[in-house]
Amino acid sequence: MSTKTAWITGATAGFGAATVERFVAGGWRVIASGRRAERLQQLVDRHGADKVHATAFDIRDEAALHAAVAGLPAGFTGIDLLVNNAGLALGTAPAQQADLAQWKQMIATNVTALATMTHRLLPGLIERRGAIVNISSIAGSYPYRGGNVYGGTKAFVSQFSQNLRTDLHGTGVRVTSIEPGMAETEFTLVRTRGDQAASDQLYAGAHPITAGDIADTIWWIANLPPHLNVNRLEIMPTSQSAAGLQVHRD
Ligand code: NDP
Ligand code: 8X3
Repeated sequence: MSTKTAWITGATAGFGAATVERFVAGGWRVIASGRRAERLQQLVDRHGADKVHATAFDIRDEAALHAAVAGLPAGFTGIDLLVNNAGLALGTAPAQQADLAQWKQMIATNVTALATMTHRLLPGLIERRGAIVNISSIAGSYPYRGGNVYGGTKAFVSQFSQNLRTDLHGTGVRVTSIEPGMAETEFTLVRTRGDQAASDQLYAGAHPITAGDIADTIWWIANLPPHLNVNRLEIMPTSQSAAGLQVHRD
């Protein structure tokens, strides 16, 4: 069987970094992208340039994205799997106190860049009967205070995934939306602009999802027989469940 290739965005930390490890261990070639070049280089140093191709760019920069695709070396040009993982939440303030610049950054990263990446790689994915795994979130289904635009971007990711399924009907391309709940990565550090205590407090005693859990889930989905498509997969730590509605009284 020929070696398969996955492009994993957001490969410098969290889910993406763990997914690189899982796929390289499973014998795939991986294109690893993110902004932090030194972390990507560590992946190449660890696994070798024949296994990992590192490409550092800001995924919001459309010209850089196209240049990264154009610059893929021989052996990495036939992409079988796109893992649209790069993303972030910024801020926990209610909408009426939120920072508009943070909203725009979340939309540019979680929505516009994910759609651009998908649009760019779709022709090759169709040619190879490949697969797309989009990392959405439970925040796209369940509202919570301060989730405003972040949750909105993830609702886009989930619905875009299902609409892709419809448009790709008959092509053999598989599309999955993974919708994780609380997972311990750098997510909360980023969201709180580096507040380690807030991050530690959120995860303390909760036995959250780990990055390795999601990497194993992506690996399982990618290696299902070609006649099976997981449309959407919601996954939470056992310690987390939905809470109720709220009522304001005068
Ligand atoms: P991390 O912060 O650990 O990782 C986020 C990754 O996204 C990093 O590799 C980062 O790379 C990359 N990224 C962010 N912005 C950009 C950008 N502008 N250009 C390129 N890469 C970018 O968080 P997670 O691993 O938790 O997050 C991965 C995905 O999972 C996100 O889409 C997130 O919304 C989603 N998610 C997370 C959950 C959680 O509780 N942790 C639960 C549900 C979904 P770099 O900074 O080097 O650019
Ligand atoms: C991350 C999960 O619940 O912090 O998408 O929004 S949550």
